[in-house]
Amino acid sequence: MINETIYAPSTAIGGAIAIIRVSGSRSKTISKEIFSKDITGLPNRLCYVLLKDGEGIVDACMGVFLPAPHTYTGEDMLEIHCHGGAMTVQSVLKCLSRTGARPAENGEFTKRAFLNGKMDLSQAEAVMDIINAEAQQSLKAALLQHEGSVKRQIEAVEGILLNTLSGIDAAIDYPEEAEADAYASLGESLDTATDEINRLLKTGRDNRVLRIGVSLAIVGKPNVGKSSLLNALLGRDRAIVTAAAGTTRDTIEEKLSIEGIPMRIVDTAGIRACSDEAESIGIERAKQVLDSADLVLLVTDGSEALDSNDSQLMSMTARKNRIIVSNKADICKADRDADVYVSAKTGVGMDELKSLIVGRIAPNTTDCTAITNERHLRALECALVGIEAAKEACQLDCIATDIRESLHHLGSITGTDIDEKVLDKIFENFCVGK
Ligand SMILES: Nc1nc2c(ncn2[C@@H]2O[C@H](COP(=O)(O)OP(=O)(O)OP(=O)(O)O)[C@@H](O)[C@H]2O)c(=O)[nH]1
Ligand SMILES: [Mg+2]
Repeated sequence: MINETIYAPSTAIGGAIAIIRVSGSRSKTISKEIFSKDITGLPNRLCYVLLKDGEGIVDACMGVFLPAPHTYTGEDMLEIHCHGGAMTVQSVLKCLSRTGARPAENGEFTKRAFLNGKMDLSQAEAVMDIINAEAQQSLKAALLQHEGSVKRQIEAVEGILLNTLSGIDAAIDYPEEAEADAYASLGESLDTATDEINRLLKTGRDNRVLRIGVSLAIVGKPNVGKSSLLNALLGRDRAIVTAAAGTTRDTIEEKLSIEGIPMRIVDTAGIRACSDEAESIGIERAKQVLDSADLVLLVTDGSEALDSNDSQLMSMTARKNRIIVSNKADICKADRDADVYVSAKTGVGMDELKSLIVGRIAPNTTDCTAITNERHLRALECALVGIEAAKEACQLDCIATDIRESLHHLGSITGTDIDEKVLDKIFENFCVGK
């Protein structure tokens, strides 16, 4: 219920200071109840206060009363900046529960912000994308969406369809005067809307990397320096490196960002014929990782001649998006066919390798205004079906129905036309306190 007052910690436990937020009509009363002095007369000002319960002082903290409507949720809010220890936070939360407020559900602050018109649904969804962003470009896309980039693009298409719809409605009401005009402009408007939706869908496809990241597999025969390459790309000693062949058994997966693009990189066991059970299982896993990767880094040892193991791996990866990396450039000459010559040991060639990786997975400069949310892309596809149906239909009332269907899907993106259950599902994935 939106008229209930809610509270939740907004910071993770363990820091020096914890921020606990309260939102709802009782925030003012609660402030007066729990603080040693009335700070509601000094709105938007962080004040030093003692927080008390019936038995005494709970904490010495800072508090701020934020009056509606210029707050995150659009409601009266209270922020308590208390000491961050688990005991203190628990005591403050207990104190708040005694006032009759209730703990907030996941994402409830942002849900209220949406329901109170502080942001549209695409902006609300961007809040979690900002929190979850693992690479600079993903963060940039999330920030632009939060600032309204998706909203504006969807509203532009809605504008075209609403215009068309009003022409059709006029034609239905006054056929003699408006029917000819409505038919005349119909085809062009629907084509414009189709083009715009297709453009948005294309931005989603082209910038898939921003949405889900990409997977990189490091493969090669044993001892060529795969784990060393993983460590060099990560900039830390993640995987064990030894001079013995067959060091890496299991796959090692790590997240990293190259030129701001999110990636998952997997180091694998060296692929060769072997009889050791654990190593064989590792090799099987390496092959699976190779199969499912978006991009394969096939590593060879540049200090030795290629052998049948290398050739087998060359043909195994021939049809994959692949970069052939000749490693150990510090002790060899660049005299063989490879896309790039590197030394995982000295760092030579690593920048060139990174540029090649980005070039292979994100050939176009990433467009951060792209539609990056899967739900939005699905809704756009449904909106397109509606427009296609409108183009096929002959009667004005059928055309209007199809356009309304299309508008319904567009409205589900911005939240002007959204089912409550869908809304609950979206905010379920939020964290508590946001
Ligand atoms: N000189 C030189 N040696 C390297 C380089 N990269 C790796 N090595 C050495 O090559 C050996 C094998 O390196 P690893 O990174 O363990 O090779 P790997 O391909 O992961 O090996 P497996 O896990 O056994 O398949 C180690 O002795 C490394 O120090 C390099 O760029 N230059
Ligand atoms: Mg290894």
